[in-house]
Amino acid sequence: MLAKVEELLKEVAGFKTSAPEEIEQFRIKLLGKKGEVTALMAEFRNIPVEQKKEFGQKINTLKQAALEKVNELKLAAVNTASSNHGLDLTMSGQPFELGARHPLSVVRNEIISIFNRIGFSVSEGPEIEDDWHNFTALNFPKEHPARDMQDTFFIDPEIALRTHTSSVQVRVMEGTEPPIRTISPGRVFRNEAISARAHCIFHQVEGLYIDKDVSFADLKQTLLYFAKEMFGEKTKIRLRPSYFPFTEPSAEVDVSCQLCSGKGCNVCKHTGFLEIMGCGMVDPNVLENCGIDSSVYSGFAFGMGIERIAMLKYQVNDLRHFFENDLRFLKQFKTAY
Ligand code: 2NL
Repeated sequence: MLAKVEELLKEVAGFKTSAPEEIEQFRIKLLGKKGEVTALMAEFRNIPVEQKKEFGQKINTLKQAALEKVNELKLAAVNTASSNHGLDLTMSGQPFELGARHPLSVVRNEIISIFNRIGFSVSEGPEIEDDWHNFTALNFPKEHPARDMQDTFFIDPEIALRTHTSSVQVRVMEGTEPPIRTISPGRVFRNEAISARAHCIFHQVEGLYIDKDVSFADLKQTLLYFAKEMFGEKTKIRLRPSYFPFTEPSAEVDVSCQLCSGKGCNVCKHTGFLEIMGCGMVDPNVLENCGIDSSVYSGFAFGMGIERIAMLKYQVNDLRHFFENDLRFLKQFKTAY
């Protein structure tokens, strides 16, 4: 036993390396849970009484020597690294600042994710559209004001910048056999004077669900689910009758005000509710225009402005913030999304 200790003491004295992993292996071999020193300690009770004292002292010496050796080698290894052209290659790099997603992208991605979870796919289409996909297929009468130069950016009499992403959904209906369950996020364009509430370019998400026996109740439950996911479990919704050329019946959708939980405050103008979107049952004329048999299929549709949802969610009071790219504004939206 004593000979074994002596042998190990010699090994410790003679050990030399500057490689951190070799130092660690050495430490584990001698001082680890299953190492030599532990093994010797376990032998201690088999040692005759008269030798216990000497043996105990020797093990302690060995343990101490091994500890000192490990510390000394570690220190030397670090010093070698830093005297190595003055560089410590183990140091971490300079941190650099990560950018942030634009708040409209954050909200769009969240809307997409909420609808993905209940089986809606995402469809996209052109920003420059023809009259058919933007207006005629959607049941806009020839003399509708949206068709006016005052409201729409025309490229020529038949071609314009799309005024809503319903045009994408017309394309989906023309090319797909129902069931259809899709949302279309994207940029839309309207010839409006820029103010705190309006911009000539803004962003929309429209949704469309077409199948046999789709009802207004399906629409309400879908929108309630969306409102709760977007604004919180306690959110309530309210539907008010409205009019759109492409849906019948049509409704505006309000959510209970998150600031006052529906009690009434400045933000909701003491009504307890805030408008978030329009919706309705797809007009049978629109289905027929897109080649879908309205005696077999029915469907619902809805459309919301991403800016409006973002303003409500983050309490932004001027829509122009979203387009000015002021870093002091954008930096507030650092998220993982
Ligand atoms: C709003 C209102 C709405 C739709 C969009 C739609 C699309 C097709 C057929 C029928 Cl292809 N409807 N979309 C329906 C109702 C309302 O948007 O205020 N958007 C910001």
